[in-house]
Amino acid sequence: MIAIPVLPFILTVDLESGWMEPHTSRLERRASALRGQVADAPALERLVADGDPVVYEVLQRDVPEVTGQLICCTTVIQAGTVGAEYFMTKGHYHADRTAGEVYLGLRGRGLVLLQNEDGDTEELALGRGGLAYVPPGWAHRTVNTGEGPLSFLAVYPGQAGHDYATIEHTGFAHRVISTSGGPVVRPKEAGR
Ligand code: PAN
Ligand code: ZN
Repeated sequence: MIAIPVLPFILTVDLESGWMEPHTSRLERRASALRGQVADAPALERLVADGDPVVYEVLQRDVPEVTGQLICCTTVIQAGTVGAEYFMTKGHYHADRTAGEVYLGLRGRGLVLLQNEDGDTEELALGRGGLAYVPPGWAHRTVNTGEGPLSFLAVYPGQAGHDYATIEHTGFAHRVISTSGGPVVRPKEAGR
């Protein structure tokens, strides 16, 4: 494949809202996109029936999806819960397991859940000014544990691709639950 040359460009990222201009794509994921991923499926179906709200959106400046390019995008996750489980992204491995990623927290508070195919798991607290490093080969999901939107900037290799199916099949090992004492990370089996 011959890569289309990309000229240098500047993007403006609103450090509060996470809004990026000029973006070339905008992806919205609604509650229904989390089917099969949450502990409380009936609570999710109630939310879907009640208007299927947007849980998060991704604004991206597209570049050719090839080695050497860097994809820049921002994600904004709304505050909320499905049952007791905080709003979160679907999560994925990169199809190219050699591709890592960095997230820079802009606004709000959250956790990045990570796990690899050896069964290792990690969680990273993400807040304004925090840079979360996602090594190659680690699935990653972001959870908004705050009371307002969580926004962050992501930069990752052009050829990375997204493999949602593998982690959808195994599920993340942990869930992040809202309790009276604040957010708690629980093993998936105990979260039901
Ligand atoms: C991020 C994510 C974004 C949405 O840009 O794609 O936060 O999460 P899902 O892709 O899991 O729905 C990223 O990690 N890109 O590689
Ligand atoms: Zn990623």
